[in-house]
Amino acid sequence: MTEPLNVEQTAARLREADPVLILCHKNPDGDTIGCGSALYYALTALGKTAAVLCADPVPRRLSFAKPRLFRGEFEPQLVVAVDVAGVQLFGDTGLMPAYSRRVDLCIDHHAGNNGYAQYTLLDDAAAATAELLCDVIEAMGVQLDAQMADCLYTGLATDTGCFRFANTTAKTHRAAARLIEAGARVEELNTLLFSTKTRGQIEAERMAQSHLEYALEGRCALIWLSQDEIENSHADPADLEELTALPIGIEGVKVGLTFRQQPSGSWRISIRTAKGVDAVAVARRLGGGGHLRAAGCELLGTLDNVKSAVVTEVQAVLDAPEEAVCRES
Ligand SMILES: [Mn+2]
Repeated sequence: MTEPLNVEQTAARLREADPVLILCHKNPDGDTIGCGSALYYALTALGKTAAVLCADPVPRRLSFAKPRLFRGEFEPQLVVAVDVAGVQLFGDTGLMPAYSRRVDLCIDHHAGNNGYAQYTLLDDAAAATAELLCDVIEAMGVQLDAQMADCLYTGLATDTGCFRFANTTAKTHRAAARLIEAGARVEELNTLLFSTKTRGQIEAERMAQSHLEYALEGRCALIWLSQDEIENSHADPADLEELTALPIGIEGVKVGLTFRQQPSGSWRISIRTAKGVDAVAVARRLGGGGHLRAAGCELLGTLDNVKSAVVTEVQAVLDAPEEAVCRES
């Protein structure tokens, strides 16, 4: 079992350690890369050696974060994971397996975090791990600079859909305010992260929309992209996350599903739900996890089999009032 830590205890462990290896999750998003990078800069500001390890490349859109990437050049004294809810999310390429089995410290905001690390700072009320890491970095005695602020703002903004999702709280906005004061380039980042699409993204969107279908009397909408289509679109797979907003954005839809085929052939399914429907309840039935309104899982099988398996569980959750009721106000 993991030992829970508070912000001060977490900061103290980071202050004591050198060198530090920071692990991000596979299929990296703005929160894991933003946090990994910000923590790298904070440790560097304290004169420490640190580097970031991720099983997948840093998405082009997040390349401005520019953390030092780990190439095995030091033996870490502390291995810390950011925004990683379970060991299966580390991935198994490159150097990752050598370190993902002995994680000392985990900083995370996923309610389903299974306590794989020796010590864990977990706050499932935080909209993003970045919200939590703002406090940790300050408790480390590090002054937030513009580079750290950009990285942390990216985590906050991407996990909240630019401060629109239900997870956004007053604390999220206070964290954002601190980051803006520290120099976060809000307009540039929001344009980069939310208002600009590559031609590949538009092409992928067009193909996904052409596959739009409805299930469960219109309460569920789904889109999908095969691996061939993803390749032919020339979209960076990391840029396809926004597709998941499409089916749930349709009037009357309670559960929006996005199926993306992975290079291995398996299907990665993103589950987005309307207020009052628990996305994690659907994901858990399929071996996945996530947040109340945004969750996911990965399944093997033909598209038809996978679709019907997921829709069956969606129906079970929608038709089970007790399970479907969220504890949100
Ligand atoms: Mn996150």
